Amino acid sequence: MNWEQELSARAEMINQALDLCLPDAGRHPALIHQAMRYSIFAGGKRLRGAFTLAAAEVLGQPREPMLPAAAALEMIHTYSLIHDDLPAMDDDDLRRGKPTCHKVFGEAIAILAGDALLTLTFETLSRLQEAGFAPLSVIRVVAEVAAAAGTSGLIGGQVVDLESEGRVIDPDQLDYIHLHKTAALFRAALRAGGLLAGADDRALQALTGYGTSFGLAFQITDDILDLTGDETLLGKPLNSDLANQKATYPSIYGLEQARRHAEAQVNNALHSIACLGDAATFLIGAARYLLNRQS
Ligand code: GRG
Repeated sequence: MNWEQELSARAEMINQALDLCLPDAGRHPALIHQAMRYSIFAGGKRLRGAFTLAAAEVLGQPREPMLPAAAALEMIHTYSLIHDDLPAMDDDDLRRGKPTCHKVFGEAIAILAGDALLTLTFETLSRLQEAGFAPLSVIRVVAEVAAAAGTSGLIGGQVVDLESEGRVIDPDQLDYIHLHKTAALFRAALRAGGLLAGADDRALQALTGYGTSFGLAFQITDDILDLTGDETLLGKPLNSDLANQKATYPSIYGLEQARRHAEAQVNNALHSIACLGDAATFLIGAARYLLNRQS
């Protein structure tokens, strides 16, 4: 199996776990459950969930018990996308190749679908105790994911991003936005898998460094794809950063320099996990995939 087939196999398992975790589409009040399922199952590479599984695999733990945690990471990620697409945020009509949640269900239900996925994330993580995980590890994972989603993570990055629209920002401010908007959740996904699998400090540090560098490289390649990618493969229109007057790595550094910056972050990511050896094959493949990603 090549790396993309490995990712698909993990995505399939995560989709099955999501199906079990989410309320049925027909459950009352059906509209909200349909909206949650619409956005969760609209596509999505399932990278964050796959990282939770991969972190556990690195530590010699099986994937199956980690699946609810992986599903939870994908729920919180989808929440962030639904809210990011709202008219008050990026005001996007397409996501994962389909009309955005608010275009299909209206703004009020889209806001609530995001909120419901956010709260279901923490319900799902808390219930890991019932599946036999140590309560202390579960609490650490809940705290980790909450911190990554809050003002010292996703929301902090989003606020600085909103404040920066239409302004000239410096490279440090751009790094701040993407370390918080993008890298924080990748890092939390890896650390969650590591904590549940009983990682020691050295392994946690390796996963943390990898998540940070992977997240930055992912965002730089995302910025490059927004200019040079294929709309059909991306599932959203090109040039959205220009339309929203957003500073990006290519707009600050130029395309070629941005590509070199992405390569440097990929090398940093690989360096961080060198100590984990062959068990980290999936993570090594993920970092290499970034330099050729099309979606
Ligand atoms: C909390 C109101 C509120 C909003 C959250 C931080 C944030 C706002 C949204 C982040 C959304 C975003 C566009 C982040 C950038 C990271 C990124 C490029 C996400 C897309 O990730 P992929 O390509 O998506 O892994 P798929 O569809 O494959 O899951």
